[in-house]
Amino acid sequence: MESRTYATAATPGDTVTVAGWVHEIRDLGGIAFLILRDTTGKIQVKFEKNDTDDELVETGLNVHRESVLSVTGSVEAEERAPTGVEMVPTEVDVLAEADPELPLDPSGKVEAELPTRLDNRTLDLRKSEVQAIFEIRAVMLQAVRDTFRDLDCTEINTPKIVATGTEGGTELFPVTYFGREAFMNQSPQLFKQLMIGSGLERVFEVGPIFRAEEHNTPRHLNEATSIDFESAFIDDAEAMDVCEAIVVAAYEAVAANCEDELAALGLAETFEVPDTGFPRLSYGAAIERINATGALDTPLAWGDDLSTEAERALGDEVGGHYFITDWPSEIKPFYIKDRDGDETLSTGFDLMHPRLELVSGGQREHRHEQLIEGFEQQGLEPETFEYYTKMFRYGMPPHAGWGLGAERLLMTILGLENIREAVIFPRDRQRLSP
Ligand code: AMO
Repeated sequence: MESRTYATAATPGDTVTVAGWVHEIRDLGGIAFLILRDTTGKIQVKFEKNDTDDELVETGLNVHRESVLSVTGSVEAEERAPTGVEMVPTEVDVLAEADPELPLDPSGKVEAELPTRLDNRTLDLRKSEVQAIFEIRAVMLQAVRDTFRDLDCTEINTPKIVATGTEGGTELFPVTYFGREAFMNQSPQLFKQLMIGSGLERVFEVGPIFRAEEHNTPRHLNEATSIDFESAFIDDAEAMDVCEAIVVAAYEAVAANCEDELAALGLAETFEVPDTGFPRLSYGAAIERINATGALDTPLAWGDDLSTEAERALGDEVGGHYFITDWPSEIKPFYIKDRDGDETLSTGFDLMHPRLELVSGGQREHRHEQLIEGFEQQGLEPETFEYYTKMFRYGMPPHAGWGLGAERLLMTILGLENIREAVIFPRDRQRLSP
């Protein structure tokens, strides 16, 4: 609409047209108030029945809540109005009517369960606190992109229909590709590595990853958004530096740009940007600390992956973000390089938030012969990956990188209880639409 004014921009003295949803109608007899809501907030429209045209009163007050109206009128200062101004209408147009019965109440007075909210995301996202999550998500992703650009990285987009998995064969979604077997991509891992030997050298991608995880938990999705980074001529320690810079930049951008959104989520007073210099703990030290807490029935032994319980115990101890480094080679994927001089230790690392894992990464095996050996050790057929391994024969520099789950990052930034809150239309075991 050409001459539309946002609700919160309506200034006393102006004549404006505001368009939005009917949030509430309060009919007090001689006078009635209609609260109109748009993406910026709300404005009160006053109908003094004796002074207002009957047809206007009829149109404005006989609509159901959540119908879409456009209201033209003069704006006046009014201390008693929720935003300090109100409109006196001269024209009211009903642009779209809403049914009298709604599947959920966008005013939030009646709370809805998460499945109902996800089934009706359009209505759910009319609530300011839900809208705030996705405004913040956009700010977070913008900060991530800007920071990567400042760090000389090129944004790439890689295929999502692929011939091979990379993160373990059990979590693949098969698809039929013109009669051939194909899969939904679990990670851009091999593609981003292939760009290291190209002229780009330093790349990032923000894109979907697909994991056919059986478990239905508050922190797993079957389609997630991965923020991936890969750079030539850096090692695992330098990759961790970049990881920390990206995570802190996301928090800083939210703190700097999302005052209203944080307030809508009740976080204005408590929101904190984490200090840089996240501790870096070796896997060996981590399992010792976990065992020392006595939180686990069976103590961890070398080579065990960390259970949710173990992650929690260590998270409570450390209290903030931290890296776990030097994982046993046997539990890291084939593309992760071993520590020089000790084949049992890898250069793989994870970035942990006290509540969950945010990132996996490491230095990569860039030597062709060792790469092929790694495939064989993990029971994979190097021939299947020839399109990838071949490029390691034509000048592949040393490199490192990582993958960060965007929904997990948002979830931890905002303290959301369920990862499904951090994605508009989540994909999980039960949910394939909307
Ligand atoms: P990994 O499999 O650990 O590593 O994934 C990296 C990060 O992606 C997020 N993530 C998920 N988020 C929600 N639901 C899921 N099912 C899910 N799976 C993963 C997590 C996780 O830490 N190729 C490597 C990365 C690399 O080495 O560069 C990889 O994919 O936040």
